[in-house]
Amino acid sequence: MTTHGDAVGPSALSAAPAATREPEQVSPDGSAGKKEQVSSTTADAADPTDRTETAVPRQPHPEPDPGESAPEKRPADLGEADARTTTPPATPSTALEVARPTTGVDRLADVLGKLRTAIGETAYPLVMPSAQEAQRIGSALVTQLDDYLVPRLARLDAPLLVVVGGSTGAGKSTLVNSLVRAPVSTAGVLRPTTRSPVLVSNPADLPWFQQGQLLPGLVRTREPSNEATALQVVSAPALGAGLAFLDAPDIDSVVDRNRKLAAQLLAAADLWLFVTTAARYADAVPWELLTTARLRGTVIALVLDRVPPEAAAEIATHLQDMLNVRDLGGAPLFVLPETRLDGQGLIGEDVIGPLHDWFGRLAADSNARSAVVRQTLDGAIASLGPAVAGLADAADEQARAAKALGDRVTAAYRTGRQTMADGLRDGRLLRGEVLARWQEFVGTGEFLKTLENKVGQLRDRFVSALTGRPLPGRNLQAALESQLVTLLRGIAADAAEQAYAAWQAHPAGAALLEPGLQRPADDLPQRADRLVRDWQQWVLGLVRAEGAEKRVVARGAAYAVNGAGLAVMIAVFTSTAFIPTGLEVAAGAGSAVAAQKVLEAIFGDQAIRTLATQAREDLLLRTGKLFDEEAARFTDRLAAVGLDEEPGTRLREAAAAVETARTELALTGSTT
Ligand SMILES: Nc1nc2c(ncn2[C@@H]2O[C@H](COP(=O)(O)OP(=O)(O)OP(=O)(O)O)[C@@H](O)[C@H]2O)c(=O)[nH]1
Ligand SMILES: [Mg+2]
Repeated sequence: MTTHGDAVGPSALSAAPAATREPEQVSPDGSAGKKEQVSSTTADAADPTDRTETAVPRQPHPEPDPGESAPEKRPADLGEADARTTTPPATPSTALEVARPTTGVDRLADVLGKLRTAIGETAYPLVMPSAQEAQRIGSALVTQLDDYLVPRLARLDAPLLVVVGGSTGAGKSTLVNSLVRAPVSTAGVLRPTTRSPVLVSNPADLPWFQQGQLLPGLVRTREPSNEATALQVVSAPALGAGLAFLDAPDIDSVVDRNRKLAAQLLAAADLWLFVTTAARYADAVPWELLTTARLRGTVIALVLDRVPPEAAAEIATHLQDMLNVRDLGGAPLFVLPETRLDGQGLIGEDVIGPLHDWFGRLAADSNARSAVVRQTLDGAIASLGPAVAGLADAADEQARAAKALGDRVTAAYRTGRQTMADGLRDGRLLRGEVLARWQEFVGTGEFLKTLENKVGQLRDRFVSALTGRPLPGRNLQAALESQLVTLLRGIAADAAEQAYAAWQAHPAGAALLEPGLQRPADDLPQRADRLVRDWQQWVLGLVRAEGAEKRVVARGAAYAVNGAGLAVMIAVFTSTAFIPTGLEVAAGAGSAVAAQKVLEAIFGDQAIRTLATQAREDLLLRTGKLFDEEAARFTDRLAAVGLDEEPGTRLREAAAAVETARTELALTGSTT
């Protein structure tokens, strides 16, 4: 379904290679760049018949590629061809197909398919100024590839499609009806009238348009419809084969879907027929679209409709001047006078005559038709490059934004890790409760007793139970635990706040946030508790292992292990090996030093340092992991949007391959 897409707007193509793509207008006779003003009211207007007969197609008709369909295939053959494609032969000649040389058309079709995939798969999920526009252009390009470029390239010989566009009430439907001499598209006084496009072709061309390769997102209907997703396909025997008209909704509609649909249809045109009136010809929107068409090399013709005869010359001159100024002077301009409509609502044959004949000659001249198709197709493919370059930039911008957001989170939690490391060194954990408990532990001699292992665990418990006094070691352990958890929680809270603020300052980041991210995860307190307890256990295990090795801690002397473990933990919280100098006094230097001495005597000076270092590293590892989990709350959201590493590169490469294949194929006969 592709009807939702905008056509590529002027802004998307503003970077189109105007310099390299001269706005050549191919006339029905195949000549290019020629001014073609026809007015049935102006006596000295050039007779297009004369030119058609004398003009030699300026652009040589390129030899068809070996695998390419013959451009001369008559519309009557199209049905057969289609039947062949839908009913594969019973025994496909695989060997033959493999051996068949790849043609320029095949190569271009192949790389166009890849570009379509690349555009379709590139997302712009982060909220950025460029994202919305890229999304719009990307989907418009995919729509145009599906609607027109791919099917048209596959069937260069298919009938030429003239899309009739313009402001509401300009008389588009009336004009189409008059050209095919039948009231096929409803004209009306209510604005806008045409809401669902109507395609009219010679009966012989009907199968091609009904088949739905072109504009595949529009559902073919035979009856008039008001659905923007419908395409009424009707036949008109009075219209010559080889050329069809599509009556589009108004281009500058107040109805949003009309406007989008009109733009989509114009992007699927081989030739744009712009219809305007004396009152509307200076409007902005048509000129924007015309400029887009010129930059793209799309073949254009214009009708200045319903012109009061007395003002015809003056208005036609002014419009022609405007066209010249905008480099569109070569587009054929038809000036039709205001006239009475006949009983069927058609413009009289005498008035519509020049325009009717012009299209009649185009339909009859396969070379001219082919030149029109190739010019428009080539122009549209050439304009993909600059448009895709814009998409690639926007895609890269997404990747850059994602990296910037990731970096901001990393920075916030790196600061957290640093604060943690500093917090362990600067002695802040050894103040207050921990210090008091340490003093108690050391000062009461409890520490020494535990180390000497002379006091049995049972007795201690017994005494403790009798006196109601908890074990000093237990108190110290609890104080350490609570201090560490407090530090951890504080750091996590700061980092969350910092990361949140950093994302909020970025449009893409702000869009990804939710209020909960401002705080640490809800279960952080529990995780921090568990982390500290696990670490303490780990330290005790370490000390036990070390002690066993040194044969100083008897088997089962858990109490001694506990004491030594606590001492190691205290050592972790200092920058020196053990009791910090500044704290010695406060801690009661005598006991502390004594304790240290005993510890050192048992484990050895270096062993204490090593144990403390190991314990510190382990703690930092554990807290680092905790912070990573906290940071992941942000980065997971970023990862969930699913951005590639270098999304722009894929687009640029795909577009470059298309440009190479386009140049090699030289649809218009030239390689520029
Ligand atoms: N007298 C006269 N009336 C015309 C002519 N062309 C169009 N009209 C009338 O003008 C009105 C609008 O014409 P349409 O053909 O419906 O215009 P449109 O451009 O298709 O309008 P939308 O479908 O709304 O975009 C209708 O009532 C037509 O009958 C003309 O050449 N002469
Ligand atoms: Mg209409």
